[in-house]
Amino acid sequence: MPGPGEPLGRHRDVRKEHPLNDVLYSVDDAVATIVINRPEAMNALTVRAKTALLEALTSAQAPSVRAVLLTGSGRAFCAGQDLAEHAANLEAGRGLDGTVRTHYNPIVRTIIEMDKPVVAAVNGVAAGAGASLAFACDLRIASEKARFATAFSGIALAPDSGASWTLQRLVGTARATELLLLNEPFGAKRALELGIVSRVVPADELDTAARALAVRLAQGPTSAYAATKRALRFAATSSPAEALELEADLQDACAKTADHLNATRAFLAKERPVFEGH
Ligand code: T3D
Repeated sequence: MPGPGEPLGRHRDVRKEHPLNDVLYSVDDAVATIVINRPEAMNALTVRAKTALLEALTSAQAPSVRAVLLTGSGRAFCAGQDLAEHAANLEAGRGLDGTVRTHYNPIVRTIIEMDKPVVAAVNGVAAGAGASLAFACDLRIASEKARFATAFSGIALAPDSGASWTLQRLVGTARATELLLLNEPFGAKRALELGIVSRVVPADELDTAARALAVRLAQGPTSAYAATKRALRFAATSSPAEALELEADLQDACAKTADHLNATRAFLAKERPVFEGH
């Protein structure tokens, strides 16, 4: 992952083009790469950073983008809420200043409801709302240096940014309860055992491995991926009958896509399918 001030490898450095450089945004090979870029504060989230993050995620909703890669700059993925800004709000009697509803909720909904795959490349520590961001993504690939900390109870807060919803779906209610109440940080190996991350790679291979995964997804059947995400979200809180009904609707829609017709023809012709995403 890029260090502070380092070029973004293959990616265009948009810091000069973007009015808020707390978040970097670039698109290559139909993959939108979003880098939270406050390495001096472990990519902790200020209002400005959260605004820029939501703006970047909104840009990634463009149909030309077919997969999203979220990562952090420097040695952290994201340390969650910027506690300096948070303390200033508390001392001024503003409480949370509405940031959960105004910023975190729209950010996390945009990730969860994104109609294309979102991959988190967890390059370092992911704490509090930073861990929640990773949990909200569809796939997580981690560096050996990644660490997770739920952090909320450490400062007498309850989970936010979707952690109460995502984490128990990832690890089950018992483990989610333990992780959220005890707030014991854990490393990449334990995250892999828990099923929170699907792959752990050496730190210097994360950028390449995460990008390869995102490019692979960007070359996949995007409409079918969107339907898969929607079906999983819906099934999590619906009856079997309701889930079956939505599956039938979504399958009807998938069956009408050019990707489905072409992939079926390719199968019969013993050729590799090329997916256009629709
Ligand atoms: O408005 C609201 O608050 C509602 C929303 C809440 C959502 C949340 O995210 S609540 C949870 C907030 N996050 C945390 O409680 C995590 C706090 N940070 C830590 O526990 C540790 O820093 C880490 C586990 C993330 C990393 O530990 P370590 O030992 O690798 O690094 P460090 O030395 O603690 O931190 C390095 C620097 O980053 C340090 O600054 P310095 O001393 O070098 O100038 C530290 O203060 C800064 N930093 C780390 N986390 C934050 C932060 N600065 C601001 N906010 C942070 N969250």
